[in-house]
Amino acid sequence: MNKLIIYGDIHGSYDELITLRKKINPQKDDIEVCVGDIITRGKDSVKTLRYIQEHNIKSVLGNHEDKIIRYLQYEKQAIKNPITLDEDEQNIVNSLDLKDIEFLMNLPLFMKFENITIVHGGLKNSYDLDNLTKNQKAKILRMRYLDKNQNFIAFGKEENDSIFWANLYDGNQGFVIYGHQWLQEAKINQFAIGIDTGCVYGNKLSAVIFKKIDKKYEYQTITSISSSKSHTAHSFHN
Ligand SMILES: [Mn+2]
Repeated sequence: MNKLIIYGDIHGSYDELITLRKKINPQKDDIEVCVGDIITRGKDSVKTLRYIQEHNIKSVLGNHEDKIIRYLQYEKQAIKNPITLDEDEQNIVNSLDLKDIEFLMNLPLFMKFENITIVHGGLKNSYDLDNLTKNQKAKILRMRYLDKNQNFIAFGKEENDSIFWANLYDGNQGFVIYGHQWLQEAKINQFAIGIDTGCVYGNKLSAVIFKKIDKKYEYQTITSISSSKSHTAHSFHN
């Protein structure tokens, strides 16, 4: 069959991942990938991280994994750590074993499967994924809105004329599957699908499924599982 199954931000929502995976029923020759933000905010971050490793599920780097990695790298230096962790992040760091850390450190910024490109946040039409600057690498993890000149807008600084990156994306780096910005429903554009449906905020966990036909992945469906958490405020957390 050879399906490509891509999960939205899981954020430690272990129970929902298990239920969603049961519903999808991946086969041996299917590829499963997460859009990043496997950990933090939910109740079972490390359990989820271990499950993903044990079941050979791949992932790109999310901004939340990136923060933990940067914290750990600073810890090795003889300076005061400039990164402050919250209680949840500190608990995660305390529970990570060497294998977990190695897994996190090796998460790629993007993954490509034929015509499909997976990133955590987003990208601009001018980006070349094979030749990114340090600044662009940081932006790919966090991109949401752009201003009218297509400049990156930081979280919380959006204006009325801000444009969501995927609405401007022309497909030159492949059909992009991303997370980071959660929405009630998956966001489907001409050249991109946003698959973070805010499970950890009480909405649902979603996956997009592609089927391989003649060396190309063709869109099949989006499958979701309701969050086991009660419905909370519809704020736009990243
Ligand atoms: Mn997220």
